[in-house]
Amino acid sequence: MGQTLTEKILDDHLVEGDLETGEEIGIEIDQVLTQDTTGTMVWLQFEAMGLDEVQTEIAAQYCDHQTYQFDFKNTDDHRFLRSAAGKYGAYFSRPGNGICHNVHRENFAAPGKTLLGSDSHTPTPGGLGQLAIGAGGIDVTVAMGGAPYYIEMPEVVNVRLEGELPEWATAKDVILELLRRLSVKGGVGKILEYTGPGVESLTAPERMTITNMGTELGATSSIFPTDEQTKDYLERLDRGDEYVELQPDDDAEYDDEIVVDLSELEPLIAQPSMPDNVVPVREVAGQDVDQVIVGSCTNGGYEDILPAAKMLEGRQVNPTTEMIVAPGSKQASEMLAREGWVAEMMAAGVNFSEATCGACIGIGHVPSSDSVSLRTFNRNFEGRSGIEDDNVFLCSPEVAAAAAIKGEIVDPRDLADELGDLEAPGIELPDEYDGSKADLITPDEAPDDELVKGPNIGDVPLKDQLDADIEGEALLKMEDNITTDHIIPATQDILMYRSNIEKLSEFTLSRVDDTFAERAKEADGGVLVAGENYGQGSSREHAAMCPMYLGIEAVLAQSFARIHRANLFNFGIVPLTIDEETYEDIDQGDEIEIVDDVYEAVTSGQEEFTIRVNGDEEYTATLDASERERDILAAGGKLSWTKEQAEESGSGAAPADD
Ligand code: MIC
Ligand code: SF4
Repeated sequence: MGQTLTEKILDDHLVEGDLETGEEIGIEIDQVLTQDTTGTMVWLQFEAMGLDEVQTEIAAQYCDHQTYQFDFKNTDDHRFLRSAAGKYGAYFSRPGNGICHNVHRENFAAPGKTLLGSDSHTPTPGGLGQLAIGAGGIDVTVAMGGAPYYIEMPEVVNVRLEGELPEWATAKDVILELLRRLSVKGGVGKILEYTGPGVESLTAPERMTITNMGTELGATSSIFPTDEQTKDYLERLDRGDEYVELQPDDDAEYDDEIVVDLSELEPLIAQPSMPDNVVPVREVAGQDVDQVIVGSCTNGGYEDILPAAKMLEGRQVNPTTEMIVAPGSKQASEMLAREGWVAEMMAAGVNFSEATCGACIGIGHVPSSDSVSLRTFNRNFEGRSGIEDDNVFLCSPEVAAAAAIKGEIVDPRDLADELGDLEAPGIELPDEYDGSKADLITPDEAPDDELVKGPNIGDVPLKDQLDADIEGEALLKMEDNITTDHIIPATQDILMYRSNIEKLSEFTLSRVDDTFAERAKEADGGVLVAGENYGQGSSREHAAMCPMYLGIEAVLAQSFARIHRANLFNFGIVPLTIDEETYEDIDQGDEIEIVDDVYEAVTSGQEEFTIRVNGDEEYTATLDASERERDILAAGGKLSWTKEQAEESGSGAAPADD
């Protein structure tokens, strides 16, 4: 039987297991990436494991999320990260050089390689035929130390693209269409592999908009085959020698197939406050728009900003609307500046930002009260923009620029009819990506060889071995699709404590209930209850680390998002699946007791657990976990487990702190 492209790359990197859907496999990781807000824990854990050098072909540390450095704590984090990259042998991308996914795709992403990153949008270079996966920080730490990455073999879904995009429809509309059809949990446990005649019409950057936002479907990864478009893009990056032709076999068998006819797509928009709340732009046209932002790792490339710049050439941003362009990389800014486009946009009334995540997580450009913001980003979870009652829409740069010109949501086709001289900008790649590399410090040039830690940089929290008894109050009952932004928000006031878990934990679940952290501390333990897709969104392991720190021992949910589920194991919290009836029957404040000896049950492979509610009703909850995951849980988390392993084998990671 022929292989899918996903299977071919996995096969090439397989160190354990068989490529059977649902089976745990171990794969070798060629490249890792980490960024400023997850990276501090990555390196603190690297240090705590006693590792002394990066083992992957490439490890890159980016500083991208909080580059405005409002507080010395942010700057100290960046200083620490530079020192860690220097000491352990990683590339270091300075604050302002750009968003990790953009800078990685420009410099390192390569077809056929595996990439693991402590950011949920790591799958971006899937558009270049790289198999890239987002993970919690400690998984990245361990992979960086040379160990395999373990994952349940996902289903491989064939997304067959037919036809070609019509004028004004873009790559963003392809992924918005998939979100409209499949929802934010439609991709869980799946890798989306794009095939079909429509693929060749999409340039590599367009493909990367699609693979980037596959994360919003909950997918493990998304990948395109490689072809002339891939080669062409790599050549323009002066990395043509890294091109490898990669295609699935003609008789490859997929677990499922979805067909998207590109020629039928039209400009789409995700309404507040979920990326799958998608409708045609025309359905919501006419709403006043207060703010427009073009940028982010989804649509912040040179190729994304140029269409908006062309639409604005010789025009002005509507006086009632503010428009911000936040490029994904400094290379994009530099090139657009050299070509005169930055000046053109400024003259049109655009405010040009440094290359940063910034506004995507509520750091800068927070919308005003009761206002509408149109963004080319990938997430519009409630409150993420920095204000609780936000109205954030997600769209393509073309739809964003049209709104900036008109001052209201408008389908760009209708605006073109109205203005008479507005042409569809299409997509254009530069002849060469020739930005300076001054902000990317290679391991050889590293100015540091010792760690530099500011006073806000704390220790990695450790948990004891798993208890035999788990009982406590259901401290919080939550609905479906709770995001990690709900669990640990990423806004500036909170983000600066990413390397100080004691302080950060005070904000745990504050977006759902601001009394939670206090109550959890007082209760000294307890459990969380949630609906479907608990923990969707970001990879931040802090969303497991902080509940652990507050004494949460188990989460009972109808289903879990992939990365967060792994993070719960990694921090010794038992993720139990419950059915809808059990979910309905448990109320916040109920006393929950796991009747079984939990340690014994976890280590012996038991799948069904008995839950007693208020000392009376009994229900069944399920632990669906591999042997390795059970061992990690029993040890109290991945750091303790890795140390145990090292002690047992008498090699590798020796504990640095005992
Ligand atoms: C996000 O888009 O939510 C983030 C901020 O990039 C996160 C990482 C983090 O929380 O540091 C992600 O996507 O993993
Ligand atoms: Fe940054 Fe936003 Fe992309 Fe996350 S989604 S990496 S915050 S730009």
